[in-house]
Amino acid sequence: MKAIGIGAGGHAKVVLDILFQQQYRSVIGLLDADAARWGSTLLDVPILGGDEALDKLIETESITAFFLGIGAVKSLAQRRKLYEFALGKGLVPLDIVHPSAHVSPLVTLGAGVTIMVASIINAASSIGENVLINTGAIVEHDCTIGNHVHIATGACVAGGVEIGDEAMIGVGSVIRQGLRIGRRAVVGAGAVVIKDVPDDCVVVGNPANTLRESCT
Ligand code: JB3
Repeated sequence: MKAIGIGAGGHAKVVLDILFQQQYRSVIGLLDADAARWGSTLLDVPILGGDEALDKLIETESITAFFLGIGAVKSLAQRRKLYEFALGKGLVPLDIVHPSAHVSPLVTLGAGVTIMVASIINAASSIGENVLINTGAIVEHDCTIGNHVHIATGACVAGGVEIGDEAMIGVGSVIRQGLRIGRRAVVGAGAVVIKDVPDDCVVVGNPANTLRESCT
């Protein structure tokens, strides 16, 4: 199955590293919005053009799969948009799961998940589509994680937490058990969340307090 990566920044390096370790040899190239990088390479993988090049590449290179090489630390709307863009072209998302990640066999994974090195997802949790669980993050038992969520490096989500679509859980943050984090909410780096976070709300600090009521 030939694949293309969308985005060629820092996140793409980590995803390519996983694919290389899994001996996946069918990444034809990467697409990036920065025209200055077209014709160059990232970890020896060619950057073939921008997203507008996809139609032609699907035709000429028989590409059938994709992965997102863009991480996004704040708004997840762009990851959703690019994911839906690639699906709309008839491509299938690759599941990227680092071999060192512990994913309980009792976990349900949505399509197009990216699960990075040394992360843990415990029993009876459900992970939505296009979710990014970054390096060393923990999702405890019985969590429900929506679509297009990013749980950043080292974040710790305790048991029974519900996280809405497109929420961003910041690096090193802690979410107490049983809470609900709303859709498109942003939990700041290092925050310690001890009460529910409404949709679209940005919280920071320890204990986490509202910084903004809308993240747009
Ligand atoms: O903290 C960690 C472990 N990872 C971070 C990750 C979650 O988010 C990482 O440190 C970065 O902060 C960020 O990684 P990302 O998204 O790879 O960011 P950056 O290194 O800035 O690269 C983004 C790339 O995407 C750039 O080369 C942009 O030109 C490109 N880009 C932006 N918009 C796009 C688009 N490429 C395509 N194909 N389409 C777009 O719409």
